[in-house]
Amino acid sequence: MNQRAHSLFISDLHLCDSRPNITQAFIAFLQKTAIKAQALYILGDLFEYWPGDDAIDIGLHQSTIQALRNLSQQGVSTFLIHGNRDFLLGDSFAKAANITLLPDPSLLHLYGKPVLLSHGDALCTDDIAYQQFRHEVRSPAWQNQFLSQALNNRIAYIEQLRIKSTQEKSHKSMLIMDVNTDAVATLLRENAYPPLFIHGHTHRPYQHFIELDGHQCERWVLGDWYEQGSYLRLDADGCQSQQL
Ligand code: LP5
Ligand code: MN
Repeated sequence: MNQRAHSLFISDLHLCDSRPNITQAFIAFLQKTAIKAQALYILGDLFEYWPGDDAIDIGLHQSTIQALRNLSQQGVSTFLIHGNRDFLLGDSFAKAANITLLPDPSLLHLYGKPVLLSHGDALCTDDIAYQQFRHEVRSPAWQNQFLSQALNNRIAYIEQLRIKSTQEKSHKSMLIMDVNTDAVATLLRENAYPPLFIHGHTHRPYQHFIELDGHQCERWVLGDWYEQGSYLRLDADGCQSQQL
């Protein structure tokens, strides 16, 4: 691969202790691949879940933080948009890992083009139960109340919630759990029709070509890292999907 100026995009790694090979693959990706980029953008769900920044001392979190810190020390800027699993990643984590948190969505200008970035869960508007849940847990009042509980209790609650979410998902259709086309169109209009839109969450990697109000947009969906890692590479010629 040529080494012209480029940025990389990943999401949905779901790092956790039960899949140490994925953590190893991520750290190797940072050391061998991301190191050659100008910037790395993590578009949510870096962790299987994040119970609050007081979980920073846990072993997996420490090794991830150290690897991200090493990357930034080598001159690669790293940015992170929250996912539905790790929206409680806060300023303490960002400072420790030397990364910059970006709002969801974020409109950037990269290699001469507007590029829109998001995790993607907010676009799954047909999933009414999830959107209600999302609205509640993203409120500052709910988060303050949740974070005031002991770390052990928060982790236990999240484990229960994972069971509930898995049960509920088994009754939802694939269509309901995908992004809603109208929600995508509204977002693209609100952001002045960016030619590139990159997001994750659905774990359905694909390059969608959209024509909207006479504008062309590529919607790139990132893949997850459950079995094998994948990433997008963007340079002045456009986007390319890459497998590890
Ligand atoms: O993550 P994924 O892709 O498997 O599923 C999501 C939606 N589910 C979630 C829940 C998370 O997976 C749970 C872990 C997040 C930890 C966050 C840490 C912060 C603390 C939060 C603690 C409350 O996001 C799933 C979507 C799917 O994406 C596709 O888009 O369908 O949504 C759900 O399944 C949510 C349910 O439909 C509604 C849940 C109602 C829960 C009510 C409270 C139950 C409390 C049980 C505990 C005692
Ligand atoms: Mn997600």
